[in-house]
Amino acid sequence: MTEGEHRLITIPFSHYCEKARWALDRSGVAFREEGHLPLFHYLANRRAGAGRTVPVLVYPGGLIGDSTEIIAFADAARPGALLPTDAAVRADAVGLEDDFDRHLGPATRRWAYFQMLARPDLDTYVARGVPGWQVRALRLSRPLAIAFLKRSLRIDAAGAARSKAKIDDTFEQVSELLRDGRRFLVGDRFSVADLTFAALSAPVLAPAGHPFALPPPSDLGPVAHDQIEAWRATRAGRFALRMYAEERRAVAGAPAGRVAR
Ligand SMILES: N[C@@H](CCC(=O)N[C@@H](CS)C(=O)NCC(=O)O)C(=O)O
Repeated sequence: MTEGEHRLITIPFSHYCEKARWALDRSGVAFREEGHLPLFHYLANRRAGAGRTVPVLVYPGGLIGDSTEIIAFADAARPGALLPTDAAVRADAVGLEDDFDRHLGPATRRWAYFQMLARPDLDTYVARGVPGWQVRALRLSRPLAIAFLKRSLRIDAAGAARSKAKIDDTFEQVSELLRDGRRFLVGDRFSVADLTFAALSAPVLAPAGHPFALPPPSDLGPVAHDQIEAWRATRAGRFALRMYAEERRAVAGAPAGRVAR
């Protein structure tokens, strides 16, 4: 790593990784992304001295292994870009972030994995942005990765149904917040709350503008297709899609953005 370079270890399609990536992009922190397939990311994490999960940001002064802390790091580079400067607004924004991290994130991940795991034909979506040798190894590693994911994330029909209910619940709460016509979840500008809701909803909305395209609903079975369209049509769903259209794309090509992906 050259001096001053920041490296983001990811599973590219992971929504917590997208949360960190979007924050770094938004704050103009240049970084090189190092993507891995699930399981292979352990090797990279271990080499970097990090724990089990991604995203991990490795920077010249140390490393950060949590998306919420990466957001704080990114905001420090451009104060106010993500964390509102007003203390009360900031507390509301961080409170929503925490709630989405705990409830929405695990639910959208479980629901989307449940749709994808039985579909090796969709592997191209998970194989983007990772080394070729890992993709070639996927034929062999897939059963192991699936068994591991199913066990560790309890991915089964009952789990997917519980997750759907949780997603419905969060979407209803967010729709309720937006009912008064506000353009952002808290305050009068884009914040960590909007970013986290949009990024963690991405697995069940497949928004245009996501840097690693997720399977379009038309590629999934009719039940999943109809469910995604239903979530997209809610006030909360339309809001998340707008965040991608207006706030993600606007900064994706900004000169201060990432070095390479
Ligand atoms: N609290 C963490 C959660 C990140 C997380 O759950 N990452 C998943 C990928 S979506 C992961 O690395 N899972 C591997 C494992 O738990 O062993 C954060 O916000 O960064």
